[in-house]
Formats: sequence, structure tokens, C-alpha cells
Amino acid sequence: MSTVVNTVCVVGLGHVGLPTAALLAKSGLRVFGVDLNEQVVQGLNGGRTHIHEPGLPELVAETVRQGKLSASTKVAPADVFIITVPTPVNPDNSPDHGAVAAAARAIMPHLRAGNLVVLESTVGPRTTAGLVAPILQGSGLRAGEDFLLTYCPERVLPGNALAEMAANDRVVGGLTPSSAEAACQLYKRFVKGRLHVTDATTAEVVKLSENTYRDVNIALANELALLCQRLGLDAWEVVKLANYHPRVHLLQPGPGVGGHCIPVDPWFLVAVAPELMRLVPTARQVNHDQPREVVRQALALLPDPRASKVAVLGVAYKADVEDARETPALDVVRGLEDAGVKVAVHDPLVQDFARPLTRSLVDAVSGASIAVLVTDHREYRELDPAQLAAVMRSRKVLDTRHCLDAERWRAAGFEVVQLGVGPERY
Ligand code: SAJ
Repeated sequence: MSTVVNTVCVVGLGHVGLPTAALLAKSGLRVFGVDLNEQVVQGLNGGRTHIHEPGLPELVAETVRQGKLSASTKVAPADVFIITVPTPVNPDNSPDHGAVAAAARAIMPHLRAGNLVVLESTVGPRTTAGLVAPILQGSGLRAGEDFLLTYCPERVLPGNALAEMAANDRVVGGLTPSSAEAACQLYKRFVKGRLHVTDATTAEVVKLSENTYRDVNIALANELALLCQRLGLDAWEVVKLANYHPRVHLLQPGPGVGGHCIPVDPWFLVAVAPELMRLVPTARQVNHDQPREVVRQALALLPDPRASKVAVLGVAYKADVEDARETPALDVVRGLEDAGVKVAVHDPLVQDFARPLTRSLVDAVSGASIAVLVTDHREYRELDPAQLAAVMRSRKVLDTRHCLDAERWRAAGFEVVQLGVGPERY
């Protein structure tokens, strides 16, 4: 099995594929990026990136200028193929592996003996062996023998992708041991973390377990927040103090769980055996319902919702990113609109949202009875409340992230309500 690698084809140039392609190009390989989106391809060939990650624009510009990285809409022959395409869920929460299957079909005609194919997209158990391998074997080559096939999930935290891609340990799940070994040789080119070798299906379930753990943990934090509010306690203090236990790591309450991973990935496990997975859907429901609790608390602060304006501060799914996919902010906005509230929406980073974004923060809060902080962007954490006090109809803020300096806001004349902090008033 030839494991000489000079060229890599990365299929899917999103939040994972593009940093991966750039890091492999930086390691000295010739990398061909593939994406269906012509604009992404043209931008990349011009040395520009559509993904805003620290260090990525510079790395892309440098590797494109060096001729190490280029892009196309079409797959071409290479020594290694990496699949980094989206894997959403269908409306019934079943996994949608359509993009993965399409990528495998696009690779198959170009597959040669000795090639390595790596699937990085988050997928349901047995997708590598049961979906990708058969499609690639349409080439007449045998998976794990004539060509190598490995599942190697990413763990990057959007907003710090390049650093995490190099630093984090990775799980390398080979269809065969030689497949895992070849993938380890590839990732050693830029991964400083340890590479943990296992089989492909174990690696698929590891990835899903990581994100499902996070979702269940957040659901517990969110339930504790509602309980503490009822008890007149501060849930954030409860979490902080509980985490001083050497074996407790409670996550933070919030307005809900967004992003294209945490709300989605748990369903890939549930789909395998819904009758077994009873905790996971319950946790999903708790997190899914959290925006409704935010709306309830906001409405309780409005004497006359139908005659009120509310400013929603932040629609990105988490702090300091420009990504609003699956954001809980949309459910908050919809709930307020359903109650007849006039809603202004502001976010300093997001460009694309399901509602018009008010670009000026002062305009968004002008005449508002409440400001509801949904995303703890740095800009909001550092806000001078006096700037808003001057233009708001009433000075009330609902902080769903416990990220504002309550004393400073109260000194500016604000009534400060924090999600998870009693006394229960609603
Ligand atoms: N959230 C909370 N409370 C918390 C942490 C997060 O409410 O204590 C919310 C966030 O506000 C956000 C959502 O959960 O709406 C998801 O945020 P996240 O910080 O979990 O991050 P993601 O989705 O950007 O990245 C996760 C990470 N997975 C884990 O930490 C186990 C990342 O390492 C994965 O690579 C990524 O999913 C992925 O792509 O799978």
C-alpha cells in the first residue's frame, strides 16, 4: 500500500474543511479544495476566505500565493481525499447524510489503489463502513485493502479553529489498522495533540458522545437555573460552587443551545435506538424549550406587550462568532413577536439572520422597554449602560448569560433581571 502523500483533495470548504485544507497546505502538501459554492471557490482562488477564524485569512492568502492551495467545484485525483461536508438532521430529527454520500460519489471515479479517504463530518454510527465504503467500492477497489478508509472527527471550537486543530487530541478510526496508520501519518503533519487509534464505528460514536454529553450537561444547568430561580437562589453561584468538587463539571445555563453541532448530533445517537435513548431526547427538549422561558420572563417585565418594543441583543449562537445557525435567539424573537411585541434585533458580528438586523445598537434599543441579552458578545459585556439608559423607554435588561455587571447597570438606573437568579417573580 503506497502511503506517499503529495496531494490532498478536501471536499467541503466550510468551518472545518477550509482550516484543514489550509493547515495541510502549510505542512507542504498540494491541496485542492472542492466546494459546490462557486463564490467560495473564486474567493479562495483569490486568496480570500469566507470563514472568519483568527489567523485563517492570512494562512489562506499565504498558501494560495505559494500555489499550495487552490479550489474548484470538481473533485480531481489526489493521494488523499478528505470529506468535510455538513450533516444536518431532517425535520423528523433523522440524520441527513446526503452531502456525505454525494461527496463519496464525486470521489469514487477518481479513486486509485493506494489512496486514503478520510471522513471528518459528524455522522451516525456505521456510516463510514455502511454508506461511504460501498459507494467508494463502486470503483472496483476494496475498502481497507486497495484503498484506505478512516473516520477522523474534528473537535474544533468555532472561533479558535486553527489553534484547536493543531492542539487537540484526535480520534483516528480506521476501517482497518492500516487505514488508521495512514491517517495518523497524515494528521501528524499538523496535529500536535495525541492521536488515539480505534475502529471507524467507535470513532463515530465517540464524536457523537462528546457533543451529546455537552448537550445533556447544558440541559441540567438550564433546569437548575429554573429551579434556583424558583428557590430565590443564584444558579450561577450554585454551578460555580458545585464545580469546586474535583469530579463535578457543570456547564453554564443559557437561553438555549444553538450551532450546527450540539443541537443536532445527539439525534444521530437517538436514531440508532430510540427505545434505548430516553435521557438524550429529554435533554434536547429542555434545551429546545429554554428560549420559551426567556420569552416568558421578558413578557413578565412588560405591562403592555402589544404596546412595547423589545431589543434583542445578540443572535449569534454563542459569543464572539458571526454564526447564527440554529440560534436560540430566533425562537426568542418569534416568541416575542407572537405576543405582539415590536422586536428590534442587533448583533455586532452576524450578517445573515432570519429577521432584519438593526445595525446601530442605539437605534435597536431606542424606545425599547427591555433589552434582552441573548448572546454574550464582548461588545455587550463591555457596554456602558448609560449609553442605553438615555434612549430606552424604560430601563430594564434581561441578561440570559449572566455576563453583565449587574451593579454597574443598576447604578445606571436599570432593573436587572438575570436568567437563573431569583427571587422568582414570574
Ligand atoms: N452553551 C451553553 N452553556 C455552556 C456551553 C455552551 O448554553 O456552558 C451553548 C452555547 O451558547 C451554544 C451551544 O451551547 O449556543 C453550543 O456551544 P458550544 O460551546 O458547545 O460549541 P460549538 O457547538 O461551537 O462546538 C462544539 C464543541 N464540542 C464540545 O465542546 C464537546 C466543539 O469541540 C466541537 O468540535 C463542535 O461542537 C463540533 O463541531 O462538533
